[in-house]
Amino acid sequence: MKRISLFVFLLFASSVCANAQNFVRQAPEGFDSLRADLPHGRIDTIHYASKTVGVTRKALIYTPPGFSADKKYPVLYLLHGIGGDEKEWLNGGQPQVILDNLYAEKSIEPMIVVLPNGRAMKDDRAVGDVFDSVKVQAFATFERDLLDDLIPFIQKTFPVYADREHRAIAGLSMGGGQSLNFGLGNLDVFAWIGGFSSAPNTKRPEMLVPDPEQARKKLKLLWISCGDDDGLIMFSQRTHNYLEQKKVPHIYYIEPGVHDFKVWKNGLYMFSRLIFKPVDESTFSRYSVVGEPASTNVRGVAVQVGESAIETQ
Ligand code: FER
Repeated sequence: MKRISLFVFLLFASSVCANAQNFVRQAPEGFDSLRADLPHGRIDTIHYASKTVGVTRKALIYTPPGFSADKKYPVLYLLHGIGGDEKEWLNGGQPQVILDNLYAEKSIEPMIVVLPNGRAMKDDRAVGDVFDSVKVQAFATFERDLLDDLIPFIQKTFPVYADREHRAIAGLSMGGGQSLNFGLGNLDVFAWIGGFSSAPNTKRPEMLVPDPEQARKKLKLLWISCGDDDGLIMFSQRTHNYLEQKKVPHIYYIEPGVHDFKVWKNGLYMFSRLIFKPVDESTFSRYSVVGEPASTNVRGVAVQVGESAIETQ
């Protein structure tokens, strides 16, 4: 009897979750394990002419399982860190495995993911001193390459929606800083913005969000996450403090961890589940901040499923 009522409860809970934004505290175990029995998206290399850099540049593109040129897709631009290039996510985070698994459980909207090289200079390889000031400057130059060269190329080559509500930008570390800088600096281009463990290239909050009212109006989702033991956490923290003070809705998600792909993979899992679908701002305060249990958690009904807690409203 107990088992049956638990089953009925879980069935009820899952039907509530199916419509409401399904609140998940962290990626469940196995979220990043390759499953041979599932449909897989594909990864291709694309080449685009960059007026900004004056060369042809490379990027990777992930198209989802069941991709069809007759449909239209939103696009997530997913950016790498200071020591990486367009292959860093692929080598370190296997985002295609995470996304394939999410598609199999229908947890994300079909989207195209573009993995660019965010070091916009002629020799954009991650070699030598990656902290060299010329190379660091190239991460800022990428704003023009992205907006003037790459995005227009994607728009004319792939079946994608071209409005801001169908465009997201997220990245890890230097790519997190770029995502916050370029996303918040171009709210007419991006409505969904995520910074994972954002680096010191993140603009000061007053420059990042000079017009909180405009940000409040235009943002669909602003996601800021970091490991609690990451030496760069102050850049996420100061952005969060300012946004909180200026009442700009955002998710601030601090998880146990350091500056590594464990945190970034979880960030991708969490962020990709939320984008390109209705947003429930009332859940924002329930995301975890290590050491500070979210004040509204008590209202949720926690259901322990394996390692992950899924809550219903
Ligand atoms: C710095 C420390 C870290 C910095 C950048 C980083 C530009 C980036 C780290 C990464 O992308 O992983 O002082 O300055």
